[in-house]
Amino acid sequence: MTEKSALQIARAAYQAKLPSVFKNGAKVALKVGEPTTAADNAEQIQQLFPTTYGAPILAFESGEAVEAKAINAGVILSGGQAPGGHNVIAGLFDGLKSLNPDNKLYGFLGGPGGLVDNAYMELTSDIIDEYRNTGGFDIIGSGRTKLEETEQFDTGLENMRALGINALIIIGGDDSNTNACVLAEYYKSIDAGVQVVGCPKTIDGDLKNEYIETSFGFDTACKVYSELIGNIARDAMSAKKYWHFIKVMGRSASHIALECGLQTQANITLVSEEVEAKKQTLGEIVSGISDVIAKRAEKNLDFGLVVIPEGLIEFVPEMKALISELNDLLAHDADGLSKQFSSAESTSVLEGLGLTAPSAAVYFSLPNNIREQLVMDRDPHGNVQVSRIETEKLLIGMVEVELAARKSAGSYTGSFSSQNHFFGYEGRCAAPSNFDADYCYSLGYGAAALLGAGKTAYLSSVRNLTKPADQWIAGGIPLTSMMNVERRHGKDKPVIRKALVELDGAPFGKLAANREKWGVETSFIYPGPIQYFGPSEVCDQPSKTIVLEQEG
Ligand code: FBP
Repeated sequence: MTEKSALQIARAAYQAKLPSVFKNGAKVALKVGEPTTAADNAEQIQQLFPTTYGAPILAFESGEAVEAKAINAGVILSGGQAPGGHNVIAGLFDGLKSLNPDNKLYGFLGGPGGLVDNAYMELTSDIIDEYRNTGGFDIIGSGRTKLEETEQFDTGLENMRALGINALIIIGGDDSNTNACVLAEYYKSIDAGVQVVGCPKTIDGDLKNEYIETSFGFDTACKVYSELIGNIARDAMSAKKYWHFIKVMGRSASHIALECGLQTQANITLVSEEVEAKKQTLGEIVSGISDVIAKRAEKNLDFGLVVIPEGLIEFVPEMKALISELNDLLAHDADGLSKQFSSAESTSVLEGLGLTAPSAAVYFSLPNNIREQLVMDRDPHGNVQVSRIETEKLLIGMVEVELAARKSAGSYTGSFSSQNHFFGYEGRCAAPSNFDADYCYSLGYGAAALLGAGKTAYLSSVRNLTKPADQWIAGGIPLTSMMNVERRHGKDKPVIRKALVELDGAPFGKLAANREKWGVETSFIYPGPIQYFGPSEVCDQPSKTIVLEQEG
């Protein structure tokens, strides 16, 4: 038997909480809301999803349920790890067994590719018990293979039929749930007899809307990063000699950076969405950071913290244009072209390779390491892998140059010394906070209830999350209702709309209102490690983002 830590043993015994509607199991009645449309481009979405479009919002309520047919379900973990994935599967398993003890759950291994490759295992109660309340996705593994070709759908269907599977649960972010919707539509249109239900996962927090208040894993990941940032703040306060530039994950949206900024009151928290809205150049961002450093230096405070969202570089207009051109060009001959880009010695060579003149100039102005990071491997969606671009080092280098210039001009008298950090993988597999443990278990249980009610093309939804778990509202939201049409790699595609930080929302409003004070003064908060046992106000708090959003 593998050895376990004292916390692992204690945590295994934690009974995740559920909304009270599930107190007698997942066989529940349904409150059916109004039919839905789409997030945008409703007509096109209706044409693309004729059989699943327009379904109503569902909420579970106690009462008489329709008798559920026997369910053999398959589950897939898709994309980056997020704390609580194992609890979604545990909730799904328990929910299915509460509907009918003969129901079975299979896990497809290594992500969506497992469905096509027929790599699977049956998940029994012994296996599930080993993983309750643990971090990671290792129970069945995850992957980033995209399910979008009819051939894949047909092969997957054959594999499911061989196992008698009539329901598929995809635990993933916006892209994976977009694929879940396409799959659900296809299976329904050919009368395949397989329901498809999604669960909202991603530490990035960008799969959310009115009915999906947060994606799971965001809470835990932000708490881990905020603990580390708080520890660094203490170190900075103690040594008083370093500026720490800390990049946190969140490849498209800045929700993680914003939440960590609010939890720790770092001196500077950059928000990519604001950079884009104000069309800020890299030079302007560097100048803003340098202003705060110079003001603190006047008070002999030559230390501080800058929190940087992972995706920042893609929101700086000139960089966005460059990255988009590179994505398109490298989509064709990634290996050959990336070598030519890395060794190019003039902007005219770059233009010859297909970059526009302004993008060639921007590319050429960047340090060598950043150039290389921009042209290295793409992800399976053809995008640059932003977690591998060292934006924090780029900013440090540019701030050094700016401060040296200010020093020569006599407008800066401090001494600047820096440290860089990237917090991403440190938080993605942490043991889920009580919030995520309960939320994930409820999402999985709710997914089982949706299957029991015969639904397809829904995302499991649990709302009212700032209240105690027994008051949470579980139900389902049609996947098509979250979709719109976006231009991706030169083609119009139906996709679930990504939720970016809203600049008129309360979380950003709080940062903006305190920016001046937190910047120049030292107002750090030290959140400390996640607590699993103890008073509720220490252990059960949801993220600041969700609390502020719901306060209005
Ligand atoms: P998902 O969107 O799949 O949840 O993944 C998010 C994320 O953690 C990003 O924050 C990060 O940019 C990316 O995964 C890293 O991906 P990889 O695991 O492939 O290195």
